[in-house]
Amino acid sequence: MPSRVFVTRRIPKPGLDLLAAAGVRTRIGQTDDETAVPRAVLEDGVRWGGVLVSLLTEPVDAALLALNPRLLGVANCAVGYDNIDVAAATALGIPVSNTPGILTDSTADFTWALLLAVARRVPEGDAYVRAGRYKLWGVNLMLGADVSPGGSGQRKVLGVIGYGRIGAAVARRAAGFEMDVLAYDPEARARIDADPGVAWAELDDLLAQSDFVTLHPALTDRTRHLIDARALRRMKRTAYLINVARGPVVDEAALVAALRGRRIAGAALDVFEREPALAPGLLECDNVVLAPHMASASVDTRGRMAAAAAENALAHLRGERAPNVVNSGVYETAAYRERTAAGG
Ligand code: 8YV
Repeated sequence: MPSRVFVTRRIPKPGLDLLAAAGVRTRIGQTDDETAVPRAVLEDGVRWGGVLVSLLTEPVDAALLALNPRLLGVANCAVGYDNIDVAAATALGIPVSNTPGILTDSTADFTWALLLAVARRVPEGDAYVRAGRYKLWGVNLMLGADVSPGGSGQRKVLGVIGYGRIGAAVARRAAGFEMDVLAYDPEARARIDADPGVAWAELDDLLAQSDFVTLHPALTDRTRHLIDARALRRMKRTAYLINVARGPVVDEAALVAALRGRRIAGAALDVFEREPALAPGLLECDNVVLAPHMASASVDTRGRMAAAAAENALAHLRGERAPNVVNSGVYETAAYRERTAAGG
């Protein structure tokens, strides 16, 4: 078995410990958490390693994958894998794996943290106190929007777009806020219909009826710019948009225009279209809460994600079926057989 794993950036210790315990030699491309991995380092690492452990910050494209004819797998330390050209990997006979499930609760919890933060103006309140501006309590100070029926006595509507594991977990939490839940996901119609307390809605109806629209689809050609200027115009002026999925699901320039023009009440974003860059004008909007892609960032969750990525990497190295392979058809291909026969 080839015993070399190239890890693009320093993953949490449980993952590195598992690799070390298996007797695998590990090289880390970038140990400094503030700096991206230079392309040349990435290329060297891919040539050196039997398996690549990547993060969402590294584009794993066809040219990179083609550098090493003995590369036995790519283990992405994330549930999303839009940073990887999976079609190219499959064509080359390379299994790709991810870390699903582990981050579902952390991400769903954080979705609610953002939703509550923007509706109830938590970051503004914090900034106000820190700036020494809290001199006198006022009955009109920091008025926000209710999430539960609250003062209006009306149940609010949560619109969930993308009804996979995370979308469904966000929907479950809405019961505690006595909300009505609408969901849209053409790939999960049966699951939506089966879930009590959740009603299917076409996209336009969901946008028009929801008080909070929350985004949870994978990034694909179908979901890129799903929320564009037209979609934003469909939303209520009093509604909020929350995105913890992938930045390009939202046309960020259109969102800035909608926030500036108060076309919608506000937004809370954990992800950005050209992450970590922000669309011009976004920072100046006072009705948006911003976070640095931290929805799954709890010590336990990230530790278990790293361990899961390491387990996938070890399976790739051993030529075994990885627990979370995303292109399982690859194992049936001649390209895979040739690659593994080459000895890795
Ligand atoms: C993480 C994510 O921020 O898993 C994903 O797809 O976007 C997040 O959980 C990240 O991937 C952790 O490596």
